[in-house]
Amino acid sequence: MILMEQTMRWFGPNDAVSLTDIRQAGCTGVVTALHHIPVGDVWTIEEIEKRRKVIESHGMTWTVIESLPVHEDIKKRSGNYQRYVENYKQSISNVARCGLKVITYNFMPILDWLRTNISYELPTGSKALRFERAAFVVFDVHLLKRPGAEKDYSKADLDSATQWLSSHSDQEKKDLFRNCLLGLPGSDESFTPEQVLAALKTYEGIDAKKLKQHLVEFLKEVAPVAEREGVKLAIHPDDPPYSILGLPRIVSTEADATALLDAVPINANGLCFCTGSYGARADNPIVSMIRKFGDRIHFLHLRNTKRDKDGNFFEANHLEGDTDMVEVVNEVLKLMQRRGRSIPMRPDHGHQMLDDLKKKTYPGYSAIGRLRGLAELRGVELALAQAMNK
Ligand code: DNO
Repeated sequence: MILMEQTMRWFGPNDAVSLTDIRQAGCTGVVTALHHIPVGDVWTIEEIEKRRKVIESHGMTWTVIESLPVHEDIKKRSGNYQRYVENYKQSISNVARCGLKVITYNFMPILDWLRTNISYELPTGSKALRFERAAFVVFDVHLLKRPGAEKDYSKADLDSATQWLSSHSDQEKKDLFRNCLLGLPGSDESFTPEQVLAALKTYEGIDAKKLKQHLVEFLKEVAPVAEREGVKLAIHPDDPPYSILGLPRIVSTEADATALLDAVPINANGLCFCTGSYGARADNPIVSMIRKFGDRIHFLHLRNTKRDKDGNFFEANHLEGDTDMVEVVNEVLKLMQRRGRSIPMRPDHGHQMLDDLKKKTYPGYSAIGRLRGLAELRGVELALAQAMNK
């Protein structure tokens, strides 16, 4: 029986969670990136090899790159984008030379994932990541003061924001502002409001149609290189899966993913199937999407969310929430047997709990919560695999 390859994300030598921790959690693979290389620069063979050796010296393999980030100029097809596309191709080839097989990336303008609360306390005292719609409207309209932001919201949204403002303390407002401006995963730097406002201006005139076109043009250039080199590209969906700050987001739905796979129909052009990001929308049928995208799924992020009617969601325990994780794992098991090969999986995020409540880790990436998620998912997988074998 072919099982998922168990991995965890590691943010590199500065991560409070060590490779030894990841090994002890039961992982055979590590997901990481060369976060110290500026976005757009070539990843040299030397740097990739250095990192690969560190991982292998801990008895694991570097299974997936997450992420090889796409420069903003490529998303906008402006400035130096041609050079950055060439650099991206070179990095793909270098990665292949070093024996790595999967590259995750995303095409979200300016910001990566975003939450309004990074320490949302659950009834048990553990902490989760949460997106609260009213708080986000407060951030956009009242704190960031994005010009014209009000026009993007309904009267009900604006009223909830006013109510949020009057019922939260100054400290809570500061925390909200800071959370929404957190920089890229794996970096300790945050954006300044001025930077975000200036970056937003550079997207004027780029709507969803145009951004989609840019993504397809990018894929037409890089996916054939990946195909030739035996590397899979796995695009991460938008998180949250809809437009924010007036920016287009184009990898949010089943139709979006179908369109981008169809536009460049080669296997190297594939998906990082994140059940948490797609699952934050009620209209994404997670299990049937796995069946449909099948061979084009190159990496799995297993995570669960709990939505409510007001557009808020929080990250639930891996086996709870709105997505039926047992069904997901069942579908993945069937897919892997059909394909005859394993798909790498990582428990995406985890609650901050137990000893980790006292530690400073990257939001969502403390060790114990992820260990819990991984252990539960592995248990489900083994039980289902045994039942299938009978
Ligand atoms: C969040 C992550 C994302 C992901 C990137 C991939 O925890 O899943 O930040 O790494 O979007 O490029």
